[in-house]
Amino acid sequence: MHNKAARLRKSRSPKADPLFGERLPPGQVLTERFPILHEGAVPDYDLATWSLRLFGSIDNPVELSYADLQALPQRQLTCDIHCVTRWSKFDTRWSGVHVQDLLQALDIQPPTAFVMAHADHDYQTNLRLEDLLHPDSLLATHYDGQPLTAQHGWPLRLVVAGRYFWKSAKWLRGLEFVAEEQAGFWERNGFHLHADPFTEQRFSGDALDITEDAWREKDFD
Ligand SMILES: Nc1nc2c(c(=O)[nH]1)N[C@H]1C(S)=C(S)[C@@H](COP(=O)(O)O)O[C@H]1N2
Ligand SMILES: [Mo]
Repeated sequence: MHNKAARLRKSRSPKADPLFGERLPPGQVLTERFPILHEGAVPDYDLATWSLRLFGSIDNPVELSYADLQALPQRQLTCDIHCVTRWSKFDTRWSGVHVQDLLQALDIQPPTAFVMAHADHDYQTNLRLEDLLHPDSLLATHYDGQPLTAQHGWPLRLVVAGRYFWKSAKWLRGLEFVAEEQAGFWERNGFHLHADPFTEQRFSGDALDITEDAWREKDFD
């Protein structure tokens, strides 16, 4: 069992910073840097064989190549990101494919309200379809005008609007349309199913006194 949730619960919440008003969620600290956080090793791929699968409760499962994604409309997104370990970063710039465009191009109308995102290595996170379809969510291939770095999820990662950043799976390999909400990796390991930073949905259960600054000791770009 992971002890990350238990450690985070014990740390104290920083004071709200009035400088950032409503924009910085409670208990978060702003950073200019870009921390790198994940479980396991950074995967490497051959783009020629890499694929993204759409499956689950849809009539025809599909496997998309990287070229398939490049052929779709390329969208830009600027958004704030909030990690449950308490760092937030404003105005991150992404580009890539919007799930709505992808579903439309494939003529898929998902019959379910939930999606399980599948990523390497053996990482999953549960999402509501409406969050994935939010205008500020993206299947991102680029960050700040450059292809994603391997550590930040190359070749494809999710950016999910309005959720703690663990929902933004790096090294995304599949979207599974599911009728019932099931917990993903962190959601099975003490973290909240829905992960709204503004209401501090950090942990499963009810304790809200958290935080650590472990991310300060991690890698940054
Ligand atoms: N595949 C995968 N995606 C992942 C993770 C992971 O362990 N594996 N960690 C998540 C967590 S906890 C965070 S905070 C963000 C960090 O993204 P970054 O390293 O680009 O800052 O990735 C998320 N996506
Ligand atoms: Mo995280």
